[in-house]
Amino acid sequence: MSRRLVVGGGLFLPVPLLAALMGWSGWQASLVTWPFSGTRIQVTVTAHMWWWEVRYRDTLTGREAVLANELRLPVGERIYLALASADVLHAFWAPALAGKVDMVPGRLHGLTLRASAPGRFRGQCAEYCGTQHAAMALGVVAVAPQEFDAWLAHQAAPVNAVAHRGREVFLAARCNACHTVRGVSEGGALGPDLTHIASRTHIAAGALPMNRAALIGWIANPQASKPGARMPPSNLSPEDLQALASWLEVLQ
Ligand code: HEC
Ligand SMILES: [Cu+2]
Repeated sequence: MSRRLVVGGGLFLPVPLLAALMGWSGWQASLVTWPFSGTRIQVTVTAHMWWWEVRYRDTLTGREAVLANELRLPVGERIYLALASADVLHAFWAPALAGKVDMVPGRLHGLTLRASAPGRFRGQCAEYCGTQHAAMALGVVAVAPQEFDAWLAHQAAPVNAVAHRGREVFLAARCNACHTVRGVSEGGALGPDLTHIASRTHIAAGALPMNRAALIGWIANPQASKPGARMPPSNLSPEDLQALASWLEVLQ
């Protein structure tokens, strides 16, 4: 009797039960971390010291867009994120939506997200990555699907290359060595894509609000608001700074 209990309760019961649990948890884990995904919208989020590059691909329309420090999601839709790092170890963490996932140099980690209601959430780097680790925020915005599609179409479009003194300053000061403004100058990839910078609420990964005064202060001396930031100070005249900031402000 006691032998039957030991063999039954100790062997025949737990083995299939544990196997089933293992299979189930493996399947659940693969759903959120599967590296190739059938979702319509695929986003690559690349962590840099100390900002986020966010690259969208709509697999239906072929639209692509690059932005920074902001992640937009259509409510109710599963979105695949490929998480990467350009330098050191970082971690993606948007507590309202998902748990932490490491971002490892040379590797891609996958995460599938679904926002169930519209709203604004805060994301943050969750792995100490140097002096400005704390100033590495990612704004997450969940919006209605139609609004999302219009937003992505807009983000995918280059800017109208209208004549503007600030545009001349941008090129003359070689800001384009590090920054891309699609429609004006491409190839700069050491800093955030500035094509639609004025459509974002913050600059410098949440360190400053997006407005003219903040832009001027930042461009004159990024080190004052974010010591260690990988952008050098500029020695532009007040007029050039004004022109530059007023041009960036119209890049909606
Ligand atoms: C050596 C590369 C480099 C150069 C040159 C450079 N930047 Fe930057 N820039 C960066 C980096 C890196 C960041 C991100 C800093 C951070 O958030 O930690 C940045 C951030 C910015 C931002 C905030 C963008 C955002 O969405 O957060 C603006 C605006 C900006 N730079 C404008 C300029 C302008 C204008 C010039 C030319 C006067 C310039 N930069 C020159 C590297 C550079
Ligand atoms: Cu960090």
